[in-house]
Amino acid sequence: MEKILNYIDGELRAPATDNWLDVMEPATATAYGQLSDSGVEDLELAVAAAGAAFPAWSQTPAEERGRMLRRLAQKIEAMSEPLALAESIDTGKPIAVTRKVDIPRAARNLHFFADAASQFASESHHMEAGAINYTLRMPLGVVACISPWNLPLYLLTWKIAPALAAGNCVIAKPSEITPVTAWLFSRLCQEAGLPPGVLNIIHGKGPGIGQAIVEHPAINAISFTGGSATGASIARTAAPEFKKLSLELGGKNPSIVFADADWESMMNGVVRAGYSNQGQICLCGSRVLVEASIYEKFRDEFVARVATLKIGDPLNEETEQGAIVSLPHRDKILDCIEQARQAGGNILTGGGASKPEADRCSEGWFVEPTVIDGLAADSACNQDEIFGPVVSLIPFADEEQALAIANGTRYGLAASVWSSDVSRCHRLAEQLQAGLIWVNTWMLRDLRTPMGGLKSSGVGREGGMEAMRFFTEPRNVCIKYR
Ligand code: TXE
Repeated sequence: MEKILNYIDGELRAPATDNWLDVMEPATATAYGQLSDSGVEDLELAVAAAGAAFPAWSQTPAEERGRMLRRLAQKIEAMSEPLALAESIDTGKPIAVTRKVDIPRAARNLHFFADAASQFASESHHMEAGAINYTLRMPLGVVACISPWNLPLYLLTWKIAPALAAGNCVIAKPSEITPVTAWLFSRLCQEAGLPPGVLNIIHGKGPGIGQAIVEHPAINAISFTGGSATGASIARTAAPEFKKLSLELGGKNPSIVFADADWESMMNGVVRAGYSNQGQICLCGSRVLVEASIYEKFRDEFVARVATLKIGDPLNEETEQGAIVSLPHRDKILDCIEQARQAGGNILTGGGASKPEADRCSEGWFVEPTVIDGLAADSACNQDEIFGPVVSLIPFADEEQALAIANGTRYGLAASVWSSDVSRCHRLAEQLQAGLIWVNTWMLRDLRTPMGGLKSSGVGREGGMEAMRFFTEPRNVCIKYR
């Protein structure tokens, strides 16, 4: 069985304790690798290596740091097929998606921040009294990037690229559930000649090594994507130490459908928003709010389309719905569906575990794409993040009610509005409590724009120059010349 090692100080190393965790393939429910279950000794080595690498890396010209990121992007591109296959095995995600989305976008993150390294600028302010202020943007030092299992290589690169571009050295901790692409990436870093210690990738459990990373006094900032409960716990640990935090957490995002929406593109968009990656994307639209005048028509066509989504072996090119990432997560999703049923919800399609046709997958963790209606907007199913292929339909009478329902959760990550009334779209965009608002589209991302949420969806923004700013500290210099 393949052993997934830590990447510390430029070397691939087994954990000091020699403790290992099984890595499971969700589609077959079998273990196919062993993962370093790292401890504090490994962390100390990584922090020392990062600290030692920092002076040279932070003094390396930005163009050169950018060139290094571009080399990493090109390595990913050259390895895209094996990486896509590894990510499908690791996550249960259909290979068509890992090929088209996850791996190319991971390379794009590195290309984007390769450019950003040389474009990052600071401000200068002239005072009439005869003084100039200029702002130095200094890298923070050693920073941590903790990433989840739903888009493993994409979110790892999304975090480490701006951190490295800005001149920091990084301790990255990928999710213990899906560590394989990070492991392959650490080998690409070696091939690309990334200086030892600049990036260190440590594997292991969240409450173990993850917590130790957050607590470590030499780590100045934490960029985290994951669940809101974990984010809150990280904030509690980091706040008394005044560490800089960027938390990108959960969502319960509304797709708001008006009668005047372009039917075909709306239908395609709302199905995609609900079920991409089996609903395991923080930006998925899991509540679909539909104008009452078209409710029945919408419901019938939506259910018909969802019922024909092809569940199958993630390694089959035709598969649209793959496996759920882990057994506990599969069971959590099934529990949520059961609670919705008991609360009086109508299960319009799906509602249970599924067995795809491929023999290989007979023991895998699959859930039927599920549509529910008949539940109050404040029911658990419409309030809590399920993070699975479960969409709840809610009719609304008018724009005011749509807005009240859309904003009526503790989350505020994303929303999509489907309507051909331009004024209404702008009105809603202004009033929706969400960090990302799409109009007549979903998941279209320009990497220059800020990404992140309000309320329990987190604090801080990632993306573009926001991310570069997060990974630097401003120092103002005021010069009196008269
Ligand atoms: O994520 P965790 P889990 C949501 C989704 C899901 C729920 C729980 O609703 O059902 O979160 O998922 C590391 N200190 N999202 O438990 O725990 C962990 O090892 C430091 C939304 O899998 O948040 C992993 O690397 N690190 C989300 C990372 O945190 C800790 C994507 C995320 O794991 C830690 C995933 C600790 N104390 C789940 N505990 C999104 N926003 O996209 C865990 N970790």
